[in-house]
Amino acid sequence: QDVANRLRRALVAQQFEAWFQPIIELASGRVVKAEALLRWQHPELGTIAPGDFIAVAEEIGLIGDIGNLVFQQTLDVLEHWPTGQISVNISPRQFISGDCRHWPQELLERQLPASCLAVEITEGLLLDERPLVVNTLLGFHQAGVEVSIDDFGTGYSAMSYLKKFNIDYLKIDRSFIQGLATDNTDRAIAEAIIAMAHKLGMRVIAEGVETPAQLELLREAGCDYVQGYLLARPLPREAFLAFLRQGG
Ligand code: G
Ligand code: G
Ligand code: MN
Ligand code: NA
Repeated sequence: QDVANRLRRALVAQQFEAWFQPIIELASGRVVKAEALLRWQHPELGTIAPGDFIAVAEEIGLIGDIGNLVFQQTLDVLEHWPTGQISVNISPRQFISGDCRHWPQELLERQLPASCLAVEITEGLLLDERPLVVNTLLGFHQAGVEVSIDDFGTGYSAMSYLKKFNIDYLKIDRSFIQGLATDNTDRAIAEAIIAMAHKLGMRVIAEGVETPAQLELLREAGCDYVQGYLLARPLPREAFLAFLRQGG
């Protein structure tokens, strides 16, 4: 049958899981954050990455439910790790549907500090001037939920939005990290993003760090946080909690 029906059945069968990828603070070497990443545990096909089904989930209106499930699983992990912070990806359509605007209230009800949560949005969303979008973003910020720009540098980059919204983190897209040690342009872009972010009072997370050479260059450039296979892969809940207990 078609993908849409399979997704609906997978939701009922509880086959969607949030995995967690550690994010390391360069100054301390400690795991202080993580990113929640959706996975579909298919009984026959194994683990399916979100790139293959998010677009369909959005089209059939299932992204709100799936996103809320990722959020609930994130809350469960935060109850074991209230000193950490987990960032959750929100796709533009999910954001515009308004399904996530109650998240700050839910943190409060679970007695978790709002700063336990960060939301990852893309640059394009910040060009959307509809009241629901603007008010949801302001609501996150006023509650103390932090906001990250994901895939920074690959979107519309109309940087005027940086004046309008309080953005806490820029995540340098992994396409720039890949060539960091071999391509002067990638290196210049990464260094420029870090310098600009710091001047504007934002912090920087480098994504997709895979080699020690990339890590060293990011340290030299003054990057704040790193995430990537060199440090840790996305881990299922139990493996992530075990990783934390071992001191990251
Ligand atoms: O884990 P992977 O590299 O396959 O993720 C691919 C894309 O899916 C990334 O761009 C990521 O932002 C997105 N993604 C991962 N988890 C979620 C989620 O819970 N919700 C939404 N909307 N997107 C997600
Ligand atoms: O678009 P977004 O940044 O949310 O996507 C994050 C995705 O990148 C996740 O699906 C994760 O599995 C993947 N990822 C995380 N670390 C690395 C890495 O070091 N290398 C590569 N190629 N992908 C990574
Ligand atoms: Mn992301
Ligand atoms: Na990204």
